[in-house]
Amino acid sequence: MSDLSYSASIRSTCPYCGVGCGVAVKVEADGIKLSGDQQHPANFGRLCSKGAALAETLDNEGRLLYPIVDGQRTSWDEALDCVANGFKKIIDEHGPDAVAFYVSGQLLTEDYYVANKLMKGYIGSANIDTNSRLCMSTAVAAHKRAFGADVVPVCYEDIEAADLVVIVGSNYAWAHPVLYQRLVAAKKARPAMLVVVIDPRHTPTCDFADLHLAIAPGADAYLFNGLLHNLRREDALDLGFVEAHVEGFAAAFEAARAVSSIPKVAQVCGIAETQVSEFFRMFARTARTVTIFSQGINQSSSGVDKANAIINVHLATGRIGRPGMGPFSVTGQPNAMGGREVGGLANQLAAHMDFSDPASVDLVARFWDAPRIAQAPGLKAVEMFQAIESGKIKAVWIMATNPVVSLPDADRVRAALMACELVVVSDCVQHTDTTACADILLPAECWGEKDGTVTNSERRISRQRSFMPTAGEARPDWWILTQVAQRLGFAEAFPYTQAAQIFREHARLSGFENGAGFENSGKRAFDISALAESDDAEYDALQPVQWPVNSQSPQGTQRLFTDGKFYTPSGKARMLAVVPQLPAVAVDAEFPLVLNTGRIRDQWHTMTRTGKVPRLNAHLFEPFVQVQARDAQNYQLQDGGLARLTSRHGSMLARVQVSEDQRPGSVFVPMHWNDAFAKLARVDALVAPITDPISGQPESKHTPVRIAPYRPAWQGFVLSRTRLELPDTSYCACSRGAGYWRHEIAGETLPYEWRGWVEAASGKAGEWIEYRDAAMGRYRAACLQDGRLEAVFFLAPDQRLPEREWLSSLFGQAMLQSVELAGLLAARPPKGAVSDTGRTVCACFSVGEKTIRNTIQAQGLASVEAVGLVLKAGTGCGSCVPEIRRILERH
Ligand SMILES: Nc1nc2c(c(=O)[nH]1)N[C@H]1C(S)=C(S)[C@@H](COP(=O)(O)OP(=O)(O)OC[C@H]3O[C@@H](n4cnc5c(=O)[nH]c(N)nc54)[C@H](O)[C@@H]3O)O[C@H]1N2
Ligand SMILES: Nc1nc2c(c(=O)[nH]1)N[C@H]1C(S)=C(S)[C@@H](COP(=O)(O)OP(=O)(O)OC[C@H]3O[C@@H](n4cnc5c(=O)[nH]c(N)nc54)[C@H](O)[C@@H]3O)O[C@H]1N2
Ligand code: SF4
Ligand SMILES: [Mo]
Repeated sequence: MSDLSYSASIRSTCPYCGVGCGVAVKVEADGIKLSGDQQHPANFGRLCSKGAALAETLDNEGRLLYPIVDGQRTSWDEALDCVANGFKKIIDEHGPDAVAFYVSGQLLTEDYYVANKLMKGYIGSANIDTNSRLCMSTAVAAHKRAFGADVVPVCYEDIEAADLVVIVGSNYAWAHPVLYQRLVAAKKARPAMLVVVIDPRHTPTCDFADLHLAIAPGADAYLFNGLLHNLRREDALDLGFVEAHVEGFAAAFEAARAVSSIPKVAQVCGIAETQVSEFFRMFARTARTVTIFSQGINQSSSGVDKANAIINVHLATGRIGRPGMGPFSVTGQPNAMGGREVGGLANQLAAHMDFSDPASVDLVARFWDAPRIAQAPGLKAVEMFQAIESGKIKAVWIMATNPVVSLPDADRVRAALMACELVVVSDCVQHTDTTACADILLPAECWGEKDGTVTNSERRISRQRSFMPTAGEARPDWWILTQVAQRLGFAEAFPYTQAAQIFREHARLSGFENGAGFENSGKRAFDISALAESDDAEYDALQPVQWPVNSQSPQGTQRLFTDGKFYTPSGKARMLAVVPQLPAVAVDAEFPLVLNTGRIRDQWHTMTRTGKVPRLNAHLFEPFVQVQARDAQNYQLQDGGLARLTSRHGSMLARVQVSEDQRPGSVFVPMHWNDAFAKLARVDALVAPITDPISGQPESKHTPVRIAPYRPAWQGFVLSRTRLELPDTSYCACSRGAGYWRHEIAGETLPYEWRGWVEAASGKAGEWIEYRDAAMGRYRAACLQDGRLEAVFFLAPDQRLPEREWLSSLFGQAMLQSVELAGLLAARPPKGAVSDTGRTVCACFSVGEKTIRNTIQAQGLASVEAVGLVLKAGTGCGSCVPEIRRILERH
């Protein structure tokens, strides 16, 4: 798109999670107006806090705007030549396996298709892997074992139609918020519906659960094996279905026997017997059951077995292929599913074919007219970076992912990249932990600029549409890849000038020699051949549609396996004999705690986009570690103090949150923080690079660690209008507020001259007011220019520091009042200051914790609905409702 002439709504798809919500965008004179798309079948108009704040991420601040080679701005021509020549030289000298692509579920299907075709078909190596390895590869492997194909059988409506929804290893309320809201609405409409959450932590997802099993980390396969056995006792097996449509029942059942009594299951799972029997009873007695699973299952050294243990109970009860029933692996990224369709994992080939069958390799080679198609799987993500470290891989091209933050053993990943001969990174953002390691930086178009398709968790393909002009010299990822392919001599096979061409080729391949065989598809499940002939206008107008979409199902397919036929040679689904395993490395005296990692409500991964939005930073603004109260006591940790976490691989600092939500022996740290926003806060520096032997997915949820208080000589914070380059402190976390930046800092040696430090850091030589208590080691200062606050600075020998919320509200004022000035130095707000709201709870309407608490008390509010009526809090996306309920319970 070249200009801002649109005024009608453009419909696109949210670029964050795998729910794949539709958004309606209007470009108006005073900016971009964005809302949920009422017609999109994923969300029917709803958006979560992140989706609703998308327009606030679209400025060009921080964008990578032009190609950079060895630190110097260059032209596209020169940069593309450098990439092609660099790759070519290494391939010529060392063969195709000496190069690699590391790509992402945040690429569009069209980008992904071109990357995969170039590497596997033309460079001739399968060394292309993706961050989906860290995310969905376990579910892919489990689906293939059970169904013969990587198929998610269910659709979103099945969740609403279910009588029992089991949520395993998924913080659904925060990670798939709109789908969670659909579940909440369904349960409100039909209160008899049951919800069970299985998670070592008490999460916001437990808010309206009927049962929460705070399972011991990694014990899930014991629970589901126990359930399988118990289903027979309860006479809940569907032996007719098993006989007709399933193989492997006897072996699976036998394997489940070892630990199958309720007391034994309860013991290994670390939960009460009554809870286990209650769950088993619910499951046995409720035919319409959907089991949702996510990273608490996938990110495990035995994740594939766990996923199959879950699928086993659905097969044994025939609860699949029917409304309101089925195992449901929800996808993480916006195009995690699309990446699987094109075959972007190193062990896939293309279009749901892999290397195990020579006929598939031959088929794809003929379709692509590929001169030297790869013959065997390539290296999976963790192995790939180990091969970069060892020098086996000498050139890597990283696209749309930030591995220095997100891969396990992340310090080694960084060192490997720094030592690698050629590192190319395509990103939208200039300064990330990974772009810092690049020799060549290529600016990619970001959401709103780029154009193509994504597929969500329920196999629904939707369009992302461009609605704004491209920043600087950014280009679509598929274009960048195409240009490099042409320079490598493959112009004929890579003639693409627009995304639609690529989509048509991808759709054609899905139907190529795909025969007949199934009710909804050919012999391969992934079949979108009905879209292969779409002309440009049809592609532009493509409506959200679920695959398979072909001549048999031209309108798409809501649910699979409705005829009980599966994509295995026998046509039967497979139950797997699962021998449960606990995490690969157990805790011991040196590393006595299990480090669990995951997501928070308002940040997306490494924060390159959500980190820009003040209201998304207001909920949780610092790297933190959640610790159970007894552990906090044992390890002398104070709520709000700092702690150092150490594993065999690395260490980090984080703010302590003492919480009853944790199991004793477990701590939780969010995955988001990184060097671009903090110091020593990359949790993946600690995570062990241990992977599932089948899927290669890392065990990101169970690393043994130790924890100790970190008591710095001083602590403090600076709030300032601009982001500061801070002096060398041992701890620092920056976050953006409305009109200011917040810097939480701590260190060992006090800066010699406090004020000089602040002046140098802020670059502000305005009018300073200071308060200094040398004996107590306390220092406060504020810098004003023409009465307007520029910066405030507080230092203390301990964590007794004033609340930041009131202070930060002063940045919204053109001129400070004298009571506020006095309050500044007294370090407390003047009595009755309305802006002392406390930490933000509701991101949609920016309502703070103190405001909610005070209003509950003053007005005697007794329900979430009442709070919503008075304050609006909780009435936007609904994601903060669990927290509001907690505040109500406490007061
Ligand atoms: N806000 C937000 N939403 C996101 C993302 C984001 O970055 N931010 N990212 C998206 C992506 S890519 C993904 S993959 C999804 C991930 O979505 P989720 O998988 O829901 O998110 P996580 O927080 O990684 O982990 C889920 C839960 O697994 C639990 N868990 C840990 N160990 C175990 C165990 O042994 N057994 C069980 N049963 N549970 C365990 C954790 O306590 C955690 O609550 O989220 C997507 N949505
Ligand atoms: N400890 C721990 N580690 C984890 C996880 C965990 O739960 N715990 N979860 C894992 C999972 S499930 C995932 S999915 C990963 C996610 O981890 P990453 O993929 O590393 O995280 P992102 O921040 O999403 O990185 C995306 C990058 O692509 C850029 N980008 C965005 N759009 C585009 C585009 O269109 N083109 C290009 N070229 N670049 C773009 C962004 O600016 C950003 O730098 O983390 C994994 N790591
Ligand atoms: S639920 Fe997911 S897809 Fe929907 S608005 Fe939120 S982040 Fe975007
Ligand atoms: Mo993910």
